[in-house]
Amino acid sequence: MTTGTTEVRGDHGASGARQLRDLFARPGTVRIIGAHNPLGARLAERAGFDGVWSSGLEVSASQGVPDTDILTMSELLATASSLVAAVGVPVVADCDAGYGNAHNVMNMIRRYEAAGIAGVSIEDKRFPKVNSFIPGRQELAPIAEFCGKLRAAKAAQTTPDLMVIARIEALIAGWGMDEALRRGEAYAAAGADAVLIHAKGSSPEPVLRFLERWTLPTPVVVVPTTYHTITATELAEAGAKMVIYANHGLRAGIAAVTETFASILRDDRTTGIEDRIAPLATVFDLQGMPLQKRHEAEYITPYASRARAVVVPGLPTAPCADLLEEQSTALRRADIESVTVAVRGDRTRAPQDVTLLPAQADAAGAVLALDDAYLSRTVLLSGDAFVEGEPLRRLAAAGSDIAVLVDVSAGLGAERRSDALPLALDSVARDGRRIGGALGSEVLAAAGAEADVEFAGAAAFSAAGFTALREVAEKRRANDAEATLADLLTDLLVAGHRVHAVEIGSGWLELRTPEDISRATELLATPEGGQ
Ligand code: SPV
Ligand code: MG
Repeated sequence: MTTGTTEVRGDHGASGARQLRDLFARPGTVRIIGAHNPLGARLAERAGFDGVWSSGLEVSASQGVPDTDILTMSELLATASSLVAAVGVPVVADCDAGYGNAHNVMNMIRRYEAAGIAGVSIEDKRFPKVNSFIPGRQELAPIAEFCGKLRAAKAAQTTPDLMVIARIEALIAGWGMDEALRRGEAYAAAGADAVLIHAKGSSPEPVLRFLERWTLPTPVVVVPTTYHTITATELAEAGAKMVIYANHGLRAGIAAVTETFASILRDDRTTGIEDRIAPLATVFDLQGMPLQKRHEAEYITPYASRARAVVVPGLPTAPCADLLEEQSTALRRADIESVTVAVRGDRTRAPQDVTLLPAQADAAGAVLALDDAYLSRTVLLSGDAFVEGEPLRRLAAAGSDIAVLVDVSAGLGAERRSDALPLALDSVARDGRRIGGALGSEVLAAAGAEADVEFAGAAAFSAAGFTALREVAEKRRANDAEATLADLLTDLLVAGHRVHAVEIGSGWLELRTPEDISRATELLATPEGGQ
């Protein structure tokens, strides 16, 4: 099965009506084909048809009702405009008998025009109409009445290009060729942009005779449904300008689906029909998936670039339920997509959107409790710190495998707590001596007593960084030693991993003592707190 181009256009550039006018102005025949949904319209466009016929018969059949004006204008308009939205070729809408009298026609024209329909066909039947191929009652409207509808249609249109096609049903109703010509001439005089001569016999003769006797410049449209042996080229040579293949997509679909369904039940499996049905790739293509993929790359933040956060135990593993909600809000503000908590505390008061892991004794235990889902960008937060949204956003956005939030506000050589993570910027020496680089070079090393910077309670890991973190956590576990996040980071530095420093001067609080916690709670309760 070929599907033509892979591009889904869905826009007209020039208006559909302008395109249709251009097609009529071009030498040769204009060939359009029926559809009842956007998928059918796309198949028509891809096959190379000049336009799409929004067929009343197809739309009614697709809704399981007869083509006898059962569906309302709104329903048919909704379908026609969905076709317009799906393709770049013009859509000509079958508007039956205009859904009522001239007032209905005027409303119809305004609505169809607004939907971007290129042309409308109105037939000279009495409302409600009966499909032309149904034997029996086929009632024609008086000529004057139908001319009134055509004049109303032309008066109602607000753009010059919309084509109003007057459909002559005299041959269908058995009123003869003279009546058909008389009607056609009256409709052209009333302002029709084209006339459609409909016929239902198996011979093209009546249509060819009509074309022979048609002398007006108004173009003629034909629908060779029953007289199908004649080619479009022959019809064009006889003077027809547009050929409508009104219902062949619908009928092809019915035949193929019927055969496929029967075959599945007969064979008790689908193997026999697999090579006769369209592959899923074709379905996706017709839906416009390739275009959506391109848009996704352009407009959608890749899911993988968004980080997850885990609150791991600090030392001491202070219950942090009071501040957890604030921390969770700060994390969300940093565009972190999920928050997991692996610390002790009053879990009944944990925010609803956080995932609770069994409380771990230390950070190493928490790291080892995390599954492979965390092998993407993961931010670990020490339970003994509160970090605001902005520093977290910068940390999560750091592209390196391991990034650590460091506070540089105290300056070089500042006194640090004895248990502070000994970090030096851009240093490879263990004694705190800096070799090369200056503050701002943003690479950390494990240092001695004279640390440059202070660990601000949070670190971010790529999949590779997280794998390295697991390794050091496993080593600590093997030695039965408890480890904080700071310990694990030191291990990573000592093991020679390159650690990126995200420098901040504020935006975090320690939560080590009851005093720290009450101070933080107080601060965050003020309106500017926790921003
Ligand atoms: C349609 O497709 O609905 C038409 C053409 O009006 S026909 O069914 O031939 O009347
Ligand atoms: Mg119809």
